[in-house]
Amino acid sequence: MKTYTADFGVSMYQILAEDGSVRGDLPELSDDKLIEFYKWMLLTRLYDQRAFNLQRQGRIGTYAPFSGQEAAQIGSFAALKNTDWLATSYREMAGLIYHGLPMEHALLYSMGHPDGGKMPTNLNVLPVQIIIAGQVLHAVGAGLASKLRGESNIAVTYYGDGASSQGDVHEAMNFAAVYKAPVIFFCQNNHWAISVPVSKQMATPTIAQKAVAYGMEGIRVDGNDVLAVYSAMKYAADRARSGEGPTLIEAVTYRLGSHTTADDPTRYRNETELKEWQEKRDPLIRFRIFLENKGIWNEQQENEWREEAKQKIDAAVEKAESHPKAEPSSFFDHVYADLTGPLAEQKQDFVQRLNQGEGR
Ligand SMILES: Cc1ncc(C[n+]2csc(CCOP(=O)(O)OP(=O)(O)O)c2C)c(N)n1
Repeated sequence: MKTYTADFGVSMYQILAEDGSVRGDLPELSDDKLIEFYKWMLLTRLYDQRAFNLQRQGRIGTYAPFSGQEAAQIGSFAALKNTDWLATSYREMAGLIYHGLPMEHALLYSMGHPDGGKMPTNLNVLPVQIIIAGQVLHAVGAGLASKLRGESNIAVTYYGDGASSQGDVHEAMNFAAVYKAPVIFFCQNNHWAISVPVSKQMATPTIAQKAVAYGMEGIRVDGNDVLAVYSAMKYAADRARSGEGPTLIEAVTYRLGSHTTADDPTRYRNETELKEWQEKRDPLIRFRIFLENKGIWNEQQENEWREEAKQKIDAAVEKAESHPKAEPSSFFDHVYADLTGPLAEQKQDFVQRLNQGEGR
């Protein structure tokens, strides 16, 4: 009897080694563009730290930090067009801000303000998804719709290693491959689905190899190497745009912080593992060393860029905090186009109780 197992190796695509030295073909990017990548990674790292602190001060709600995943996000979004369709989870704020989501808008979302949940109409970005893997199906729909309309926009979905064991992802990959939908499945393997390690998530050594079973191309890329991520995404985007169908990209990265501000990773995560990623594989440090070796980074510049970033973040916080407050009852308003009878009754009851001072 002939049986099959996927015993082929899946190698990791890398351009910059952990010490910042060049190991692969550099993409054609100007020095200005390289500096821009770094400045965006720095800005979003500082944004992430500020957002975490704002949550601790009670100024925003539950927040999902993305520190450690900046290269995976900035590198991949940089290879897309502003008009491409994006369907993301809650952890892609760095990428979305790079793509054009105003920072104050991202903060309003974290404040639970209904205006933060509405995506700007000049962007083809679907609302941030909390339901694990739901957005993956939506992206296939958006990509297929683009194709049927004869448009050149592709659709990209972002999800995590945990999401990769949800049925939705497999249905979406199968459907996209059959219909050659212009879709990129970008899985940020950050090693943890809350407290569940990737080794308990699946029996295969990689996520990328799953592409084979669906009849699509798969790439395993070092998600902390911004240049490799950019090149991988550009390759997949070119394929999708030229009608060659979907690609699965597994970006191997690491969540340095907690799952959300409601989580304590010290309860389940080994300190040595964290240190290893923090000290040896931080995507900002690696790219900074590359820029320094190229003679386009120095400490004085770094300080100026940090100051510039801080000012941008301060201005966004001020804007978000001075945005008109939402009516507490507004959370009833966007469930259906027209409020159903029972919901209208609940809203009326809620407003009445609020007016009587209950819950204040
Ligand atoms: C359908 C569904 N099941 C469970 C949850 C609860 N939940 C929230 S985040 C999460 C883990 C997600 O991990 P992963 O997909 O790896 O993404 P990450 O948060 O690491 O970026 C789970 C199980 C949910 N939001 N939706």
